Amino acid sequence: MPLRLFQISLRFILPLALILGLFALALLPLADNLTQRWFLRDLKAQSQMMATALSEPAKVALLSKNNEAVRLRLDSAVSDEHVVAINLCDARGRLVSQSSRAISPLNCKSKSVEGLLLSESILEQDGMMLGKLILAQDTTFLDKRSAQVRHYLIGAFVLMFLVISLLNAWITHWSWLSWIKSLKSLLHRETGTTINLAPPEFRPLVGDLRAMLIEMNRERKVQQQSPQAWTAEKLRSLLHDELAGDEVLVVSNREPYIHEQSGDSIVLRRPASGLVTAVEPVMRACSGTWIAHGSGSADRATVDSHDHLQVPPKRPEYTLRRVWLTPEEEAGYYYGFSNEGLWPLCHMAHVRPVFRTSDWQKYVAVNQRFADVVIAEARTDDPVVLVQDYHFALLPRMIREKLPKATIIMFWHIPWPNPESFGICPWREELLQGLLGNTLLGFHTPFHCKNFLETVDRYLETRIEYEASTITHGGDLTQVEPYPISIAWPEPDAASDVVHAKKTFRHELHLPEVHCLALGVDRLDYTKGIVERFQALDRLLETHPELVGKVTLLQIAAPSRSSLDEYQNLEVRVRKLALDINQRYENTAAPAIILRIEHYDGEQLTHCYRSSDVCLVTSLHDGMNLVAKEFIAARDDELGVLILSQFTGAARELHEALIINPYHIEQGAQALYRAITMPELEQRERMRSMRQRVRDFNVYRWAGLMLLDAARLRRRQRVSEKIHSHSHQGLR
Ligand code: ADQ
Repeated sequence: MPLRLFQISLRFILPLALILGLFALALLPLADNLTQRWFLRDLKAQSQMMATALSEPAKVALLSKNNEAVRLRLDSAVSDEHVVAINLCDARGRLVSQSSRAISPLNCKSKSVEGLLLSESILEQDGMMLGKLILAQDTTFLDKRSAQVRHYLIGAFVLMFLVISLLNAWITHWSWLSWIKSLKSLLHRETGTTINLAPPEFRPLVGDLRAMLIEMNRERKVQQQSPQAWTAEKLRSLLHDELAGDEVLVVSNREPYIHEQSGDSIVLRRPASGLVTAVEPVMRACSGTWIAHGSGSADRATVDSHDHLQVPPKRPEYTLRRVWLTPEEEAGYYYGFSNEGLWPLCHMAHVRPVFRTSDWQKYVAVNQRFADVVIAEARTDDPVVLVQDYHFALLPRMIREKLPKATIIMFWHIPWPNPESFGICPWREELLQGLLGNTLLGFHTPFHCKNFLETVDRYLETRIEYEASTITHGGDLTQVEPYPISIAWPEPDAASDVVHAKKTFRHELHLPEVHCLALGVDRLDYTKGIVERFQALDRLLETHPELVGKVTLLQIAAPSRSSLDEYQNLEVRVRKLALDINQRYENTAAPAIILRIEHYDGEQLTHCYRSSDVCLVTSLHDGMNLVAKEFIAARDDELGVLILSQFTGAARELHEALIINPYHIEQGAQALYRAITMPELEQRERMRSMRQRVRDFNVYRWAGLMLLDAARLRRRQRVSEKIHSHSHQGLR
């Protein structure tokens, strides 16, 4: 039974267990009391009967003083299982006769003896009292009986619980299966070309139902595949088991290590890139070759004669192969087509994409250059090639043409728009054909996958299996799947103390020791909603003047694509807005905004994350957003509040963040106020849950699931190649 069903059943079973448990708790003392009363009543009735039977011989004995005869009668009565002793007393309360199993504390005056039920029966003749019979019955068996009744009752409840649970699980499972079956048959009818029998009222729902089925399939697959935590070690052993001896090549535009000339010396720089953050740990785990554009001013000076460099420089784990581009190529392929065309096309941030034929030509040429490098670097005819991002949409098809047996996996790090939006690209068919050279194409979310399938459906002649999420085009099969990207979970830093970090950081920023610090960390990009973030702070200070001088937003923005007009304009706008707000809320204690347009290294960023009270991620559209996850990972004190835009992929995972619509400035201001005033208990609860999620769904899982799927497709391809070659030999 699928895990999900088990969870659904659990939601029923746990309350049922609780109700039955409570019911049993209430019922047990009642049942106990009732059975005791029943048994006592029986004992009393029994003693009554016995007294009646013994009364005649007892009277005779009292009148005749013949004790021997009556003693025999008393002994025979005591042979009954519960009557343990009988005393016959005269009217003066003297013992006349006694059963031979006498009980020492029992005499004619006894009113109660522990463990015995005493019943007196007065013996009379003609209205005159002759004496009395005292019957003693054993009551210790009553406790045993009640224990037995209790056990039977508990057993009955457990049995009832099991039967109801099993019945419920079976009914849930059965209804689930028949529901899925009827949904599938409905969708098949809908996609059938000759007949279309789906009832008309269902047709508008078909797309949603199909997406839901695909999502459910995926969830089940993920739950089956990754029950334990993913680590670098696990990824390495997976690569070893599943892709044994296979060569892994990564292609991306941005390189993980940049060498820059600084005066007479060369400095090493790590780029501010979510892609690099995510792919680097994977490369370290699998020791392959990373092919990327050598963009640093000292990059040429640091490679060998094959343009190779072993990285990380301090402890090499894999090879970096640099590819050189001319300034014209970089302007057309990178700044032009990729960042003025595809970037705004895929992000709905209301910046118009610009498409120029000259840029497109450079894009094609550079993609071809990288394809040639991949082919030259490949030592086998079937390497595993991991292509990163929108700079290389044409690369998969180009590699496929030369290395048809290669397993090509591409991850698209930014959103995929709907078919209408994508349709405005003059080279949409070429881009889609290029992407369908992939064996596996990954996006952050199921929604982006759905958009991609629908775009292909709209613009190319292909066969699409929506439920399996595959596209067949010109004999090639491309699997399209969501793989939410993440970060590597950091090692705990025992030496670092958050309280101390907070103090020193405020000191470094010339802020009061007790001061609320909100943080923004982004590339300086118009999709990140930096302007909207500042406006939300502005609104907060306007509506809560008591916070002026008590709250500061530290915005760290890494310069990015700064040769493009759009980015230059953004920088001017961001600087001006920060200045305006600071002037408006001028305060001697602290400024409203501290703006740092600079690149920070990893350690500095962690220091910022740990020292802040609030982290603001207000992207207008973002594939995932790793800053949100980095902030959470840094907070081992389990404090701090994350404000997260609903338009990020991360919002689909981090439900305990304060989710906002960044376009709604009041909502942003309210979220900020809520974050600033949130009690520590609530912060901890939210943070703990998000930390668990990010720790489990880390970057190794992202890569691992993608590589597992690739290995499965690779096996399938090898089997079909064998069958193909056997059938050819058979024909000959
Ligand atoms: P980006 O748009 O670059 O990534 P994001 O995911 O937030 O966005 O990653 C940014 C990375 O750069 C983070 O690792 C962050 O630490 C770093 N960074 C940001 N500002 C910095 C600064 N001032 N100095 C140094 N480092 C800085 C693209 C997509 C995202 C997707 C990632 C990964 O746009 O949606 O999450 O790829 O797939």
